[in-house]
Amino acid sequence: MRFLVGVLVLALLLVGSTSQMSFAQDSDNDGLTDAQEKLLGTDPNKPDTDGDGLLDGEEYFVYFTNPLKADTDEDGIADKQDPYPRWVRYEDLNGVTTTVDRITQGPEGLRLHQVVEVKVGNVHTIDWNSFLNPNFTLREARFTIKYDFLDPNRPDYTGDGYYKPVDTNQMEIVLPSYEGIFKATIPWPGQAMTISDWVYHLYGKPLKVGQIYEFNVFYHELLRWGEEPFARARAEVIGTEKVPLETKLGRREYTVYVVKATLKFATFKDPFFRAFLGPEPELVLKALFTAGENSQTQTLLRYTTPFFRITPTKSVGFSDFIIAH
Ligand SMILES: [Ca+2]
Ligand SMILES: [Ca+2]
Ligand SMILES: [Ca+2]
Ligand SMILES: [Ca+2]
Repeated sequence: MRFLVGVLVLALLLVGSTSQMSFAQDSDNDGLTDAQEKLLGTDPNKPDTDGDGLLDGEEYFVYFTNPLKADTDEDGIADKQDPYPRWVRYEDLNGVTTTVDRITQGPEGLRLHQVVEVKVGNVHTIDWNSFLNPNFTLREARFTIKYDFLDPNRPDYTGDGYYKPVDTNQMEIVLPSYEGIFKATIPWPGQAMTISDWVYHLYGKPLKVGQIYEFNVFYHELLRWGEEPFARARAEVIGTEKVPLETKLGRREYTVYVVKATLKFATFKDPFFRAFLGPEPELVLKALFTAGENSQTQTLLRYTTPFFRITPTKSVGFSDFIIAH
């Protein structure tokens, strides 16, 4: 009897170790185990399920692209050839989702295709196409802003806006807003970009500790309220960190570059803004990028930024944006 129990225990141990072995097995040698492939829906016997030239494991862990889709961001360029192959989707704490669905290289520079959705309260959609030159100067951006008011007493509203250079120093701006069209021609400094776009401009840049980038940030909402809309930004790669990332395959740790940007605004006139942000606000933004040698493998994982939501009643908030993949 004791012998039989011993044999049974041995048999159980053998079964256990055999199943553990098959659990860790990577039949097609693509960096994903057969069990992980089952979870993700990729083919455990095909190293490159979608045939785009990138291995299933590389796509999932390094490129953050879809191993089941040859052209993850649907811009007509397959993942392996695409310098900006992913969608970047981020959610703030107020239910606002922003998707940069495509980042492409246009003849004038980096081109962002952004969609902003607010899912809480009034639905406010901005479909924004920014056309930016390689030196970060915002040129000829065109966008549509749509307010779908859930409040039956307010009419829905859709308006087109744009940025159009008048000459090298001035920009004509048309902004659709709750109150109607806001139009102004303002002095335009070089190397200006919108407050939410600066992080994308670090894609493909040599990120190494100590590297500094300086540029101007334009925040259009401040213009509507009669404040100086430009801030001087200084972004510095201040170090590396290890951050955990929750994935379908569990928690995984990534080494990231930490980029800290300090924004120096002009003195605010409005008592509301002064109360919230101080008379001469200096705001700190932080972005985390996975360590990669080019824009395909440098992925923005997270950024913390002041998020101004200035409604007709005025409000200012700060949000931690979490990048969702
Ligand atoms: Ca595999
Ligand atoms: Ca596979
Ligand atoms: Ca692939
Ligand atoms: Ca693509």
